[in-house]
Parts: sequence; C-alpha cells; structure tokens
Amino acid sequence: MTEQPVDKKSTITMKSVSIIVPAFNEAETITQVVQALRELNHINKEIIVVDDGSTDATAEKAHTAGADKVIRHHKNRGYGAAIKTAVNNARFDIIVTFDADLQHNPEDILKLLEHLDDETDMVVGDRSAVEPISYRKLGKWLLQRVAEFLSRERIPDLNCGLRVFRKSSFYDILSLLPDGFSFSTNLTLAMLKNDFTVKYIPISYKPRQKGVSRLNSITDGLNVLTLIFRLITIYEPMRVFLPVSVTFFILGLLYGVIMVVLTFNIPDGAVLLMVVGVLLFFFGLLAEQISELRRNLKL
Ligand SMILES: Nc1nc2c(ncn2[C@@H]2O[C@H](COP(=O)(O)OP(=O)(O)O)[C@@H](O)[C@H]2O)c(=O)[nH]1
Ligand SMILES: [Mg+2]
Repeated sequence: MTEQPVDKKSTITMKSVSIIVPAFNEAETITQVVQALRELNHINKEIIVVDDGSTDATAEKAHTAGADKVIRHHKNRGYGAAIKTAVNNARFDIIVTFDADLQHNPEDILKLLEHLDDETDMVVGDRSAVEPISYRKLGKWLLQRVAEFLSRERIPDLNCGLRVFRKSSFYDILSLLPDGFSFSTNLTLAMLKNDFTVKYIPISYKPRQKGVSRLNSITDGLNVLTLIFRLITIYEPMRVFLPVSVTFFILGLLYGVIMVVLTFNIPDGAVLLMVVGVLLFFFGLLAEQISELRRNLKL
C-alpha cells in the first residue's frame, strides 16, 4: 500500500481507494456522479460502476463519463450482488460504496477516509441528522432498535449507502452478506458481531432529484420483518428464544399452580405451555449452535 503518513492531510492524500457505484436505471444521474467522483482530489482512486441489469443507458453513460471500470450484470441481481461483483474486481484494499443518485456528496468520502485508521474496520455515513422524515422511518427505526439490541452498540445509521471498509474485512464476513437491499444492514451487523470496529460520521444528504427510489414501502416493510427474524437467528438466537421460552414456561407453571390450588387438577393447557417453553429453549440452543458454527466456519 502506498501510504506515507507525514501529516494528517498527506495521510488522506496517499490513500488508494476503489470507489464502487452500484446503479440500477440511473441514466439520468450517473454522468454527474461519475464526473463529480473523478474531480475528487487528495486520493488515488478507481471508479467502478456496476450496472445491475439496467434497461436504460446507465452503463454507456458511466463509460462516457470516465468510469475506470463499468461492469454489467445481464439481469438485475440486487444491490448486494453488485457490491460483491465490484469488490471482486477492485484493485485496491480500501473500498468506498457510493450511491448513483446524487444523494451523496463526494467530498464526504474524504471525511470518512480520514477516520479509517488502523483500529477501524469500517466507517459509515450517518444521515440521522439530515434525513427527511418519511413513512419509511418506522420500519427503519424498528430495524435499528433490533440491530442495537443484537449488537449491544449504538447504531445511528444502519444502512447508509456511503461507507468505507477494507476488502480483507469484507471477505471475512462475505458468507453473511445477502444479494439484495438488506446487504447494507447485514454488512453493519456482521462487522459488529465479528468484533470489527465501526465508526459513524455525519454526512450531508440530498433528497433524490431524479429517478425513483427502488425501495417499496409495502414489500420492503414485509422484508423488514423477515430481515429482523433472519438477523436474530443468524446473530444471536438465544437473546430472543430464551425470554420467549421462559415466558411460556412461567405462564404454564403459574396457570398449573393456580389450577392445582383451585381444582386439584393440572390442566392440559398448563402442561402444553410448559412443554412449548422447554421446546423453544431447545430450539434456541440449536439455533445458537448453528449461528456459532456459521461464524466460526464462515459458512
Ligand atoms: N446493483 C443494484 N443497485 C441498485 C438496485 N436498486 C437500487 N440500486 C442502487 O442503490 C442505490 C440506492 O438506491 P435507492 O433506490 O436510491 O435507495 P434509497 O436511497 O435508500 O432510497 C442507488 O445507487 C441505486 O442505483 C438494484 O436492484 N441493484
Ligand atoms: Mg437514494
């Protein structure tokens, strides 16, 4: 790596980074994004645009605008799949992900890079102070709370598209990363659960001016619920299974004791509740073993 840390400024100056721009039908904005990234000084960079099966001229425009690499997926494979393709084709160890819709400010990349020191594995843009209020916020808020519960850390912005990390840490957790939009959420959580250090730095964020967001409130709302379930079972099953199983068991026990006192009879319902409690506990243990194995074997 060509890093010569003389002073703060030159530490940034010498960094070589691969900037990845995942794009799906962003012909209206990709030219401006690539040009703005090209104008970014103080870093040695390559710009990789992944056109994820767009039906418009995204790839051609990215190429004309001067992207170093334009990689095309023949069909739409998802945000996460696009990042994976790009990382596999990246020249440098430091990876930056940057949205194709002009919502991010390229100068913020330098800000994030400044915080990617030897003790830090990933720096994530934090939009919490500047993001407009929307109906999407409820799902996001819920997901964020679950993520904080699972990681036992404060997470101001779980899934910002502007982030920097190292290829090496990325490959360490690759097996936990999905192909779709939940990629960003999983990347943050997988890093935290693997004891990598993640920092959050406030960035500016503009509303989308052209094109439409690919997130859909209903399907993505449902996806949030599946995602929460998936995250829990992957990362920390017992933290959910244990309280639920204990609740079932105690309810059954209380019901049983009350009925024995009142009728000298243990009702089937009480036994059932306790059995469910015990079974859930064993399911939790099993899930815990699988989660542990996945993490150790990087399955
Ligand atoms: N590779 C890939 N990128 C996508 C897809 N959908 C959206 N993107 C890109 O992901 C980034 C963020 O998407 P966007 O729809 O703006 O999401 P939002 O900013 O959370 O509303 C943009 O650069 C999009 O072009 C997709 O299906 N595949
Ligand atoms: Mg956007």
